[in-house]
Amino acid sequence: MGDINLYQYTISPFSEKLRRVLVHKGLKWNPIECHYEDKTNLLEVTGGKWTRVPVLEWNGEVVWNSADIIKWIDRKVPARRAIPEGMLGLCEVIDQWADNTLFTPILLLVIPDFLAAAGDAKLTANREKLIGMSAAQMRAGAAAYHEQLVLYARMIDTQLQGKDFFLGGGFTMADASLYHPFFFLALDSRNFEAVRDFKNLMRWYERVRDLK
Ligand SMILES: N[C@@H](CCC(=O)N[C@@H](CS)C(=O)NCC(=O)O)C(=O)O
Repeated sequence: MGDINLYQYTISPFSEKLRRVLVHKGLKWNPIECHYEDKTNLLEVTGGKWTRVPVLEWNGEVVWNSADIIKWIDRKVPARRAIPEGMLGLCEVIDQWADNTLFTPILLLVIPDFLAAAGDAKLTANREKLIGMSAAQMRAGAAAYHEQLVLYARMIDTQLQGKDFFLGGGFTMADASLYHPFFFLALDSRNFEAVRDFKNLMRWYERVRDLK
C-alpha cells in the first residue's frame, strides 16, 4: 500500500473530521497543505472537479467530500470501523446536522476575529465572498449565534451523559462529524468559553481530540 495523500488545511474543520477517523483507524497520512486561493493542486488531483478540502488520494484513487471519504475509507479498511453495522443512515443524518446546523454559528463567531488577527486584506475579501457575508455582518449577529451554539451544545451534552462516545459504544463517524465544529471553535479561546460549562461535552471533546 502506498502513502495516503491528504489535501487539507491544518485549520480546516472538514479536514479534521476526516483526520479523526484516520487516527481512529491507525492510518498515517501525508498532509498536503492547500492554498485558500490557488486551487491548482486540487484541480489537478480531482481532474478539475473539486476545489475544496479535504481530498484524499490513495494508490491512484481520489475521493473528496469529508463524509464520502469516511464512507469510502471504512469500506476499504474495514478494521476499526467508523460506521457500525446498521448505523450508516444515522451517521449521515448526524453528519448533515453537524456540517450545516451546528457548524454555522461557530463559523460565523470564529471567522471575524480570525480574519482580524491574520490582517490580510486578500484573505478577508476571499473568505467574505465564500461565506457571503462581511465580517461586520457576522459580528452583528454574534449574540444570536452564541445563543444557537449554547442550544446545540446543550443537546449534545445531554446525549453524552454517561457515555464516552455519541452513539454509546466506541468512537464512530458521528463523533468525528460532531467534533469538527468544536475543533474550529477551539481556535478561538474567547468563544470556546460558551461551551466550557457543558461537562459531558467537554470530556467527550477531549477524548476525541486525544484519540490515539
Ligand atoms: N462538504 C465538504 C465541505 C468542504 C469545505 O467546505 N472545506 C472548506 C475548508 S474547511 C473549503 O475548502 N472551502 C473552500 C476554500 O477554502 O476555498 C466536505 O465535507 O468535505
